[in-house]
Amino acid sequence: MELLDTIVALATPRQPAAIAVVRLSGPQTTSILAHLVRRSPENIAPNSALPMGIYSDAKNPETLIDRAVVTFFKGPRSFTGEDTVEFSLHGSVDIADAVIAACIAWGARPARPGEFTMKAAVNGKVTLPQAEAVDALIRAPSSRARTLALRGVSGETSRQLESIRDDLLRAIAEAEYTIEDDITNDDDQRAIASVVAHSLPLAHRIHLAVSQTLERAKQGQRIARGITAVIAGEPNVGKSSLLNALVDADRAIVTPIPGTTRDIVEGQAEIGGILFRFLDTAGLRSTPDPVESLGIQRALDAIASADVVLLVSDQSFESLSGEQLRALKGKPVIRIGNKADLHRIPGADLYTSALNGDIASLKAALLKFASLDDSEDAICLSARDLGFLTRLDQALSQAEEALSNGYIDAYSDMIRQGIILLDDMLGHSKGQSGEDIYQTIFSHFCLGK
Ligand SMILES: Nc1nc2c(ncn2[C@@H]2O[C@H](COP(=O)(O)OP(=O)(O)O)[C@@H](O)[C@H]2O)c(=O)[nH]1
Ligand SMILES: [Mg+2]
Repeated sequence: MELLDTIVALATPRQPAAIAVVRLSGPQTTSILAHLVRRSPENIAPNSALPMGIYSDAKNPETLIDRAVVTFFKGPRSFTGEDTVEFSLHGSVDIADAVIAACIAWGARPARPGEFTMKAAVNGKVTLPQAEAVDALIRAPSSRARTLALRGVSGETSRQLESIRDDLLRAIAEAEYTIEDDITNDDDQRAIASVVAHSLPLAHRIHLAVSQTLERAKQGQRIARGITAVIAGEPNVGKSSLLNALVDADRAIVTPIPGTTRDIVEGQAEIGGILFRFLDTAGLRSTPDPVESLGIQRALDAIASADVVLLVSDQSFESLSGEQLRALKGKPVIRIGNKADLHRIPGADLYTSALNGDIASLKAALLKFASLDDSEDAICLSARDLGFLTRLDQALSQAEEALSNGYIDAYSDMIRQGIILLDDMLGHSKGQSGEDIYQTIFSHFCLGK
C-alpha cells in the first residue's frame, strides 16, 4: 500500500440521499482538483465551503457532472494531515461515481476502507487508539458507548498512555544513571540497595497506573459491546414474560403451559444508556422430551457465555439440579422472585411482577451490575489495545519483582519491553509495517473513513 498515493472514496452510503460526500486526499489533491473545477485551486480558500461546477474535465464545459459544494482542507491542517477535498454532491450514486472516476482519471486511486484514518495516523494526526475510537464511535450501540468513544477520539486516553511512557523512560534513566554513578567494586550491594530504594516507588506508581487503566478499559469494553444477561430458571416462573417486559415488546411466547420456550429468544434494550442483550431460555427441568432437552442444553450453554444470569423463580431457589448449579458457578447471579403480585418468596435479591410490568427493581439491579457509579472513569480502548495493556501490566509486575530482588538489569529490560509495547499500541513503532497496521486496525473500517 502506497501511503503517498492520493486516494478517493465515497464517504456516505451508496444509495440515493440528500447529499453524497466524496473525499479526495493526498499530495496530488490540488492538481487533480484543478482538472475538475474551473476556479484555480490557489483561489479556493481553505476551510470554506464553496459552490461550483464539477467537471470530468474542466476545460470542456460539456463534461459538467454536478453543481456542488467543494470544501478544501489544506494539509497539514486537515483530518489526514494532507491536502484534502470534500465534494458535497447531490446525493445520486451516479454523480458520486462520475466524480470518483474523474479523480481517478486525473491520478487518484480508489481508497481502501479506513485508509483516510490510516493516513491521519501515519501523519501523526491521531494515535492508533484514537483512530480506533473513531470506528467505535461510528458503531456505538448505545448513548454511553457513544460518549465513551467520543472521549477516546479526543485523545485523552492516548495522552495518559503517553505520560505512562514518559514515566517508563524516566524509570530506566533513573535506574541506569544511579548505577553508573554509584557502583564501584567496593560497595556494589549498597549501591544496588540505594537504586532499589530510590526506584521502587516510581515502579510501583507506574504499575498501579497501568493496572487502573486496564480496569477502566475493561469496563469500557462492557459499555462498548453491551452486557449479555441470560434469563434462566424453572419452567413457568415467568422468564419469557420478564423478557417481554424488559424489551417492552412481545418477543417470546408466554403461556401457562410449562416447557413453552425451547429455543433461545433474544431481545435488546438500552437501560441507563447501556445496551443489554437479554436471552430468554428454556425452563430448567428434567424432561423425557428430546426437543425440550436440546433447548435446556442451549440454556446451559447460554448461561456459560453470560455476563450476568437472571435466575427467576416463583417458588424457591433450592430446587436446581447439580448440573444446573454447576452451570451457574462463578457467574454473577441476580435472584428474582417473580409473581410478586401473588406472593414474595424467600431468598430473592429482588421482586418483580412481569405480569404487571413491575420490573423497576430489576432494572436498577442491572444498572448496579454494570457499575454505572464509576463508569464515568471507563475508557474506550479496543480489544487489541486491551491485549497490549494486559501484557504491559504483566511486564511491569515482573519489573517490580525484579527490582525488589535487586536485579536492576532485569528491571530495566522489563521496563524497556513495556515501552516497546506502548509504542506498538500507540503506533510509534517503526518495527510495524504499514500493511500490518492496516490489516489489524483499519481494514474493517468503513470505506471513505
Ligand atoms: N401472576 C403472575 N403471573 C405471571 C407473572 N409472570 C408470568 N406469569 C404467568 O406465568 C405463566 C408462565 O409465564 P412464562 O413467561 O411463559 O414463563 P416461563 O415458562 O418461565 O417462560 C403465564 O401464564 C404468565 O402469564 C407474574 O409476574 N405474575
Ligand atoms: Mg418461557
